[in-house]
Amino acid sequence: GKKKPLVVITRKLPDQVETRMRELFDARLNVDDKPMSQPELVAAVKEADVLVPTISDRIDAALIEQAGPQMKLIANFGNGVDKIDVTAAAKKGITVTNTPNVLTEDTADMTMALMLAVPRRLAEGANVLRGDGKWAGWSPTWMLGRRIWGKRLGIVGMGRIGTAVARRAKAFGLSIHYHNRHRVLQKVEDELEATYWDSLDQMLARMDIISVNCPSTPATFHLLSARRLALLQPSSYIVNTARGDLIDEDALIKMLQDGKLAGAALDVFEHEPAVNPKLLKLAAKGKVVLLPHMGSATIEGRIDMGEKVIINIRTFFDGHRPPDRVLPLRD
Ligand code: 8YV
Repeated sequence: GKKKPLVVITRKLPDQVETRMRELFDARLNVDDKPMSQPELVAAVKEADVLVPTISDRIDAALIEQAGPQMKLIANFGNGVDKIDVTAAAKKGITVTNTPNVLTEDTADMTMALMLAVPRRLAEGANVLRGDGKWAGWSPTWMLGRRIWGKRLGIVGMGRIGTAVARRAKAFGLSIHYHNRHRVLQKVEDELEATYWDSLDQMLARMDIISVNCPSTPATFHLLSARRLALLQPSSYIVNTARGDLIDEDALIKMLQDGKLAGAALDVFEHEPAVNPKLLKLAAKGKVVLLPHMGSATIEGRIDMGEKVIINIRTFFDGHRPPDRVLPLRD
């Protein structure tokens, strides 16, 4: 029969996904899960028909330039393609796909967990019972946080995840505000009783909680710049489950240190996996809660993501347009 495509998968995936990949493709798996070095990635794209990268791989123009003529598809295991130069891939005739939809609800759930974590002092409280587990006892004035219901939530980026966050937050009693390049459907605005802010600056100045839910692109780098962060009220909180470089992290740290912000809950960082030690210090004081990029980290979600990757590869080699093709950014 037809020769199976050589598919290089850069990280260890759930067993059932790997089993299926081995059945369908000439799959080269990463058994020890060690992230591939740049030279290893170069070797991979010289030989492979398909590369399946993750967030831990930098698929830049220099790498894509070295791809062999057989290399036809980059099937990202993940939604965000900020680490992939999609334009360079297109120029080289390489298709790029991602895994949208299947991680929307999980990421929105984690956003809610983080939205509650700092105001309700979740990590601080949990820490009281860690170690020796000694608890001096309850007091009416102890461990008091801030309620989140009745507050204003400003969502930056009202796409799939932003909308899923809005639905949850509305059920938690927050009022929904959003900034986006364009307004969402009227019926969605009606359902959420959402207020659209054409001006991000004006929205930031009036919110109690900000949730960042947009993709990282050259146009959104440091979207929450030092100037914009300074517009926030000192009583407000920021939640980021999107990408670290959407926020000027140094400026955010400075504001938290100076008491110009009530807190931040971050699942993503500007230079991850490195985390600024100043953030760790703030975490020790309860001002921030930090997670190691766990937004979509559920067993079910990872299996769904793997299935999406498989569908994209199969559709492509059946000669059709894969369902989750990612096009180069315009402007
Ligand atoms: C993943 C993500 O952990 O899909 C994304 O954009 O950030 C996460 O779901 C990771 O990116 C997988 O490559």
